[in-house]
Amino acid sequence: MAAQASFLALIHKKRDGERLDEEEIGCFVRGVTEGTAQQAQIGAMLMAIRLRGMDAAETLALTRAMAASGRALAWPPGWRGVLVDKHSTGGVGDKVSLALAPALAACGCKVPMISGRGLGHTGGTLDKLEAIPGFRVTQSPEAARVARQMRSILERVGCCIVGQSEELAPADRVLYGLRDVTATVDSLPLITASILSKKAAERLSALVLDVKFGSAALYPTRESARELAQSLVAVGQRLGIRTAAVLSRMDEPLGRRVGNSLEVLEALECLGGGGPPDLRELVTALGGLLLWQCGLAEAAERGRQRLGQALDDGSALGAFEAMLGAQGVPPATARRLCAGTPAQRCQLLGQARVREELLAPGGGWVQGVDALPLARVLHELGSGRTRAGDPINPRVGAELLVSVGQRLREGEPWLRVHHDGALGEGGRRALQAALRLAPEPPGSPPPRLAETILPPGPPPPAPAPGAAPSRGDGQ
Ligand code: IUR
Repeated sequence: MAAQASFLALIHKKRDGERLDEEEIGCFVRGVTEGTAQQAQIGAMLMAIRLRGMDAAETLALTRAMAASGRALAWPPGWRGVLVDKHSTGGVGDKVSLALAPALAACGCKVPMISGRGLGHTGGTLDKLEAIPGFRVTQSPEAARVARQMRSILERVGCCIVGQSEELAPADRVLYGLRDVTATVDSLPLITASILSKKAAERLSALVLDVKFGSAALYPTRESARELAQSLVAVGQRLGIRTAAVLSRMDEPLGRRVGNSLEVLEALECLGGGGPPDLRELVTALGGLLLWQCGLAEAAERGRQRLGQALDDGSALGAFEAMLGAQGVPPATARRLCAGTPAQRCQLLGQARVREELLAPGGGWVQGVDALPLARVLHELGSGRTRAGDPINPRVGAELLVSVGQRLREGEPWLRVHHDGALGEGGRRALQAALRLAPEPPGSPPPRLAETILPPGPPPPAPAPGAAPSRGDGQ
């Protein structure tokens, strides 16, 4: 009864626009985790936070309390300073993690990447990796078990990409589920605490955030994305994690392929030093910031060059192959995927029954291809899920056959859709509407990466090999 009365008092307080102190926020999060708060009360508090907001200290306290609601990961002291991760707010064709984690491992980082599955129109890194025969996302309800597996892979390979254990920030799981049904997903402090509580429990040294804006992003405008990025960087820093963010455009798909298997193929191209320029730009920029932030490069630009070198000299691809082997892919499969020809890679991943080219409905200059309708049609065709746990078809996807600024004549192919026979007239119409053509050539397209948000102060000194550096490991 006493707990119920105090929840009520807390809801009153936030509803009336007052701030909550650390103890009160801790009490709320304990009620969420232990199940003593009623669902209606949690929903009411979420709405009060959504409408009244939280200041920086409240957001930090909420993040800390959510991180402390479960078990944190623990790492050998010698890894201090080089434990890094990246988080993206989600986009179409975003296969950055697949290339970035192994490239960072090749540069000397330890990357315990915890990723999610796709929901709605955005894809999930785990779904992409599961398109590879044998790949195990190493997910278990038991945090200690996942931590042991992760540590063993990080020792041998330097990176792993796994699912979230149920014991990592469990309060977030409850709150995230309720935000979804109470129209409170878009609250800045709630998003900040949700993302960073999981990163705090990972005990990172440095973190980079890819906050996307545009028609296919969580935030449509650059200003709103900047606000989230600033909140994430400020709270991340106060958690002791060197945190930087980039704002990147998400109106068009990233790269030229969308869909789980197709995105693995494109990530392999990037890992081998090729692939589309916008993908490489983002991978090297995010990785460069991390190398700088954890002291392994003297400037972000030097870090970017090192990342590019790891992609070009085969070391990033080698780390990817080793990661696949450590996460269940038979060595011969991993070898063929990483060293094989494009045809061998396709054969390994399998192909959809139908590959259908769509033809330009008229002539003109390509101004762009809208990511959102493309993703929605592919989702309908089975590439994504509507509810958690729905099955997906990894082979469904699309390849862009044109670039912005290219001249297209009527009847020329512009998109190759991979599907299992389910594309109907409605879907074709929606896809054709995604192609933007104009009688004049477009101006030069803006770069994918619009802005970088850095923490104040200088980055830390480089960690001495095998020794704990003096600061900033988030522990
Ligand atoms: N991803 C998260 O981990 N948390 C959130 O609140 C959102 C995306 I939105």
